[in-house]
Amino acid sequence: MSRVRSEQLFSDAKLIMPGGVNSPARAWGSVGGSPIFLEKAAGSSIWDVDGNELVDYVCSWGPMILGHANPVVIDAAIDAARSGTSFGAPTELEVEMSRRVVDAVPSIEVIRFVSSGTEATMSALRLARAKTGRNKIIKFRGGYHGHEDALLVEAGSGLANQGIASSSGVHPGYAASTLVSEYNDLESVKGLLESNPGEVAAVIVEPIAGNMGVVLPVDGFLEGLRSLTREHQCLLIFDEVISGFRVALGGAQSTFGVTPDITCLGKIIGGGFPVGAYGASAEIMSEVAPLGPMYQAGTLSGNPVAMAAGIATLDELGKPGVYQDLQIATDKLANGVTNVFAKAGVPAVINRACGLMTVFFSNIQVTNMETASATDREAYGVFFHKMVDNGVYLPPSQYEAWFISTVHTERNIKLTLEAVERSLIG
Ligand code: KE4
Repeated sequence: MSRVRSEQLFSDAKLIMPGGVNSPARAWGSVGGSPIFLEKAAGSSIWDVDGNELVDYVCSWGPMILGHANPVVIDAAIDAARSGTSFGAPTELEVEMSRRVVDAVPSIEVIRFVSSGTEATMSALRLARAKTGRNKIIKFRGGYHGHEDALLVEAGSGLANQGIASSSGVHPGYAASTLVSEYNDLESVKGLLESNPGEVAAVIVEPIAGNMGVVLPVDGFLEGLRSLTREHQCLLIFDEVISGFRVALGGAQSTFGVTPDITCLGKIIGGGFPVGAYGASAEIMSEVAPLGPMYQAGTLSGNPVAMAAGIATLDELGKPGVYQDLQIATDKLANGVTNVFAKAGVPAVINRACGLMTVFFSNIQVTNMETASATDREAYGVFFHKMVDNGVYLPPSQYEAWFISTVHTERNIKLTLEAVERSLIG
């Protein structure tokens, strides 16, 4: 598989963009080698600039749940763009999009659109502080919520791979007011709440973690967070940027039946365009300007093209059977991979939820950042490159999820399993 053009572009890119990329996760830092540069994508396939076709399980890190260049989404975006790409004034499309999210997500009565998941979580923290008058935040080791200063503390995803406990440039005051707990460990949360009485504004959690690799909440964990936050009168924030509209139309909160105070969304709701959102009860959101004193704004927030793509995406996802079929495809892939690893005698743990999974090179269950970081990341790196050579594009990090779309076919899964087998043997 020639990658001459990708390699040339990467050396050019490194001269004019930090690390040659616009987001660190794309630079293949944790798996080594030179990233492939993509030229186009359609359905479950991507093509790199050297003409190689691969089955894609990155799916733009989650947004492309309907597959790449979905005709319905593309047509909606083009139609909207023909009427103007951004007005900086309210439009009917924002009302239509808001209605779809409010109807689907249990915790959201009122929503504000922004332009990224980071903006969503950053605004949610500010809202929690504004609402409670408190300053401290509890997050979880291995939880990644975007590059908001207060949340770049012991973050997972790219930062965990780079071995940075917290990013340089984060004001020490931020790090001081962010407390770090252990995922799936209610006692550690209880301890932090009790040792910071009346000071914690919110607990922010990925209800299904995707940035340690996929890690599921153990029974009672989310329910426990709900009661602890109620008891200590702080807010519970679900960061559903990954899980929102992926594991179910109502997100993880509908799957587990636990309703947070504030929900953050991103990725899928933009249909491939830059969109994030945060939402809550009307009472909590009455804090947000211009209605209330908490200021948050954005030039391109809710722009018509992104809203049109989001509406088209959510309407497709709202059709009968979509999530059942996605779960079936996820199980076929996860079960198949489990069998191939077992046959090859290679220890692996596979965590999955509807539409996403992670293969950990490990022989112990992965339930938090400690067990995730004990996995054999070197083995994952070797596996990653062999899979690329065998025509399958996985996330270039052990701490990320494989994203499955509604258009990953039986043939894609068969080819993927054959590639896994060759990658483990070869
Ligand atoms: P963005 O600002 O990248 O749109 O969203 C930040 C974010 C917030 N919350 C969760 C749970 C997230 O996973 C993310 C971003 N996810 C990463 C991949 N795990 C995006 C990829 C990248 O950083 O390039």
